[in-house]
Amino acid sequence: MVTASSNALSWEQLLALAPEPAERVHGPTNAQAVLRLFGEPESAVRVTLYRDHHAWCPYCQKVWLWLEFRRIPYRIRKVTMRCYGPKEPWFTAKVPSGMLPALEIDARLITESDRILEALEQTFGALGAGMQDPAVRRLRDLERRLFRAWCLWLCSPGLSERQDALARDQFQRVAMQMEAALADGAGSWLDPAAPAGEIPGTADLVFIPYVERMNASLAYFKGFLLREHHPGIDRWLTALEQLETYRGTQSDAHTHAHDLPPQMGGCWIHPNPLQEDLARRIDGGEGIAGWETRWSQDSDGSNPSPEHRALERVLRHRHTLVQRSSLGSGFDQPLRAALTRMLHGEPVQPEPGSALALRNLRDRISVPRDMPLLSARCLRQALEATAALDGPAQPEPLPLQHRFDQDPRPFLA
Ligand SMILES: N[C@@H](CCC(=O)N[C@@H](CS)C(=O)NCC(=O)O)C(=O)O
Repeated sequence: MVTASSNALSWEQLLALAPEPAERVHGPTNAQAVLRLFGEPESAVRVTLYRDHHAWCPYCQKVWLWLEFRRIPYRIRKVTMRCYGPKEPWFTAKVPSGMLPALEIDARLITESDRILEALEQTFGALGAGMQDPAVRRLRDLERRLFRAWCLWLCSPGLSERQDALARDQFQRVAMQMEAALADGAGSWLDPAAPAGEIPGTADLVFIPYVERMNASLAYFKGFLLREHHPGIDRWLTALEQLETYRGTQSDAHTHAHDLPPQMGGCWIHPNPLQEDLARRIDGGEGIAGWETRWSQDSDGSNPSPEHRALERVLRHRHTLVQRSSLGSGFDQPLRAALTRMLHGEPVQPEPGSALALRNLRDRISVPRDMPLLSARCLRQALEATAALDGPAQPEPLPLQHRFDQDPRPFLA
């Protein structure tokens, strides 16, 4: 039964249900922090990381993961990547190429993610075997080979059926080498000297950003389930997903499927029934069923729930979200209707003509910039289910050459 539109919770009621924001400075890894201390005083900070507002840049994720797993106090300054909006002049004055990541240790500027990791190791000691360890060097080469095989398959336009199959075989051959390396690694990890306990080493961190992007993009564009075809990689990702530190940096299939094309100069679809089904699910907010993440908050039992974390994140920006919607203040009730549905599980009728605006927001939730993966899934599904009560209107497809629709500036005030 559809509840009358007046039954959407008020902002006051929603605010009363929202949890406290997560503790950003000393608490779990999160994309919103601008200072990370891990229990130390601010005077301990020697490092500044320059990384993207979207928390999406894969090379930044590698360095970000290193600082978080190694628990080195650091400051974060966020910069816009060109495909989302104009680059901040203060950053190009410092790094003329505008490339991210960049990092300062005691005010010494370093660019290039591998050089950054080497400098961090020299200053603070390695995480597992060092970057120059012969086994890690071999693994780093393997990562680049996997990256190139993925690019060839995903980013070559106009592949014939046969060429697509060849590119897939080539990719799978290298993916099997990664599985073999995992079988030789320390416990769950690739790094032969991963620190004792459940923490991955630098060699693992080098693989994480692009394997995460491969898993998402190959499902969306090719209908290929990386984790199903490569159980060794699935086990490795599953081990990572048990770690709060990794989850704090983890993006999702929707974000990757729509952020990769402008970054990679195009990602090409190989149409087949599974590809169409997966793309539809990902766009609708369902994700890749069990193949996107093995982690579910239900089994963890932790608080707040993904729905409540999504609520807290939306409330923070609710004025801007309503103001920037094509409906202006007319988006107030539909947004509350979707949030009410997300929390209570009951459909709430949005005001007529709101489907487009609700789906526009569904398409623009960025993970982990805005909220964690499971929260985004709940919110996208609630936005979609609420939009469906109004009608089938779909927004324009997301742009492929840029994502200026994701310009962070309106949300920075
Ligand atoms: N080789 C560099 C590559 C870094 C890189 O490609 N960064 C991209 C983002 S993923 C960038 O900053 N591009 C400029 C921009 O998008 O504004 C490294 O390892 O640090």
